[in-house]
Amino acid sequence: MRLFVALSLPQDLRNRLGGLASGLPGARWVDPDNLHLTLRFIGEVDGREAEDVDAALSGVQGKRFSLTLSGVGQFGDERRPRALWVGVEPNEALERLQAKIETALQRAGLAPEKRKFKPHVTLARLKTHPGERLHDYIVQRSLFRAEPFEVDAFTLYSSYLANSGAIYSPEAVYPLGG
Ligand code: 3AM
Repeated sequence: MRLFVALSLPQDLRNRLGGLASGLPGARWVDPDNLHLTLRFIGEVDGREAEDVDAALSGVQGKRFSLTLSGVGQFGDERRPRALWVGVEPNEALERLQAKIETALQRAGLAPEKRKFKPHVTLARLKTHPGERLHDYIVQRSLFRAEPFEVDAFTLYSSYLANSGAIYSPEAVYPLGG
């Protein structure tokens, strides 16, 4: 199975983000049900490795915290933009949690993640360059700021690629303390 660790987002926040999903021809918008904030991509594992991952994540102790999504940006360069995302206001608690998860997964035998953690919620994938409208889209939404929400758990998701697109299923939820 293909796994990743992420924060799930409250329904009202996902609805709000769903409101950003228009005005850009050629964008493949993420289904609001699938919107999440990835903490660590794990990839393909067998049943035994999945158990080790679950045990490692169960041992992560963290405190709940508040998080605010704000700003809109792109991954990829000017010539080849790949994805559109909503950003996160600087958040030390989020960075700490992500670092704990990374450490726990490495102890469980996973290879270290080489890419720097850039917290974001992917809104759309761009298969073709949307042209000048991409710049306008980002500028017009640059002041986007959602209501803060309480992060009281993190989730291990499996990802299954169906004909209709990716299906993400929560496999385990790990609560954070008070
Ligand atoms: O959270 P987002 O949607 O930005 O792009 C994949 C998705 O990111 C990313 O993991 C998240 C859950 O699927 N992903 C997919 N393959 C990856 C890889 N090989 C990857 N991240 C890092 N390395």
